[in-house]
Amino acid sequence: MRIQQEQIDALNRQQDSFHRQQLDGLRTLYEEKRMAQTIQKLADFQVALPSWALGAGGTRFGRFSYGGEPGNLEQKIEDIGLIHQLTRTAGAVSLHIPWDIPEDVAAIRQLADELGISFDAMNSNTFQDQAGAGESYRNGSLSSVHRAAREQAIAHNIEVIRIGEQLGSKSLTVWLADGASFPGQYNFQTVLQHTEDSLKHIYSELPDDWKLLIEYKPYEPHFYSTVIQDWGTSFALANACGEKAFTLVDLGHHLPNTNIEQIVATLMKKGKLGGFHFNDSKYGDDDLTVGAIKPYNLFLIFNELVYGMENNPQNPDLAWMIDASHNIKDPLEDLIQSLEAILIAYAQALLVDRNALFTAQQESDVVRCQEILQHAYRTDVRPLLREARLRAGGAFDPLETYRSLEVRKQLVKERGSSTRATGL
Ligand code: AOS
Ligand code: ZN
Ligand code: ZN
Ligand code: ZN
Repeated sequence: MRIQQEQIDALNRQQDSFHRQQLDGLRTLYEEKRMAQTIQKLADFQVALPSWALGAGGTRFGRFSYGGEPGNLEQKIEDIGLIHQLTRTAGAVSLHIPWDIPEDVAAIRQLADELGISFDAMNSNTFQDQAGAGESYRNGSLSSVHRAAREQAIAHNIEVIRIGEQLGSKSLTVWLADGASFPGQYNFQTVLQHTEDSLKHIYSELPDDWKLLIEYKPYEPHFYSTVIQDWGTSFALANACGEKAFTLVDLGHHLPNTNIEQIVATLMKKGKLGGFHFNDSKYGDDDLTVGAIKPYNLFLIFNELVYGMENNPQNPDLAWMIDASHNIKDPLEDLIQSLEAILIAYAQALLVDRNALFTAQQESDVVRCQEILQHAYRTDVRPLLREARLRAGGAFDPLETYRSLEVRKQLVKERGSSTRATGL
């Protein structure tokens, strides 16, 4: 299914005068120059969508199909193309191997090209055993005490790099499920050493212009210990590998009340923040819609990201990705909501008056500091998002446009109601 540009434009025209009024309202609060800069930054911002989040994910208790879900890689890319056409923010896909092994690389590249989609970080998978695999990952992969399992996991990661090279990707994300379910199950120092050695081996096969992104997570699937449990472990491993290795922050991978914005600041100061997995959570790695639970926290994180992007040339450009899972929402609607939440937080952070904040901090005026942040946070920045989208040919309101054009109904008609994408 393809949306015609004229369909989007027609719906946009209905909102024209409302949009002008809203934008003028913001002009009473912020200088023209700052508005213009913010709109430009929003227009440039692109977030990769995960190939595994386009169908219903479910939980270990059950899964409820949404109908019209993509059944193969082409259809996954088409879905991202639809979201990108409406939002103009989703110009990249993050693939997962082996769920997304392309049969015809040239055809996949051409399709992605037509839809304006590039290939962001590649994700390897050593958390599931694949049919016919010689070794099981039951007792770990890159960290395993069994040499053959480690070697198989290293070879898989190298294979993922090779596939990514053909597609034009420039990074590999490693999320390691390795861990222990019970005390004493493994020796902490031994598994850490194995992990470091394995990552170094993978790193040595990384093309010069690639990055290795190392994700951390405190628990799950193991509930006693995880080998790469926190940013400190990831940071140490990235340092051991070298200058092309970085830490990746997934918002759901922290214990309750962790100060994530401070982690972001520390990593950027050290030039070691490589990428982001956006999502939201109430309890743990809930993978909920971005901004659904803690939007102020997301703003505080973006506040540090913006500061870092302006002040830390030692940190590279970040790989922005959504990592989510959908149980009851239409996945495409959920992703549109997530993109909107990300851009809102980004726009608010861009509007923070940094000079005033610096002065207030120098004067130790705690009240003023809070007021400055919250003034930006409490601004309805949606007119700026809409302006950025309209200029790029996107929809004034992507979600409402998606619904009025009955995209899901079309997808069900084309693909049927019981398709299933490979993935979580
Ligand atoms: C797992 O919890 C991590 O968030 C991974 O980034 C991701 O969900 C997984 O790699 C999907 O395959
Ligand atoms: Zn993740
Ligand atoms: Zn996760
Ligand atoms: Zn998650």
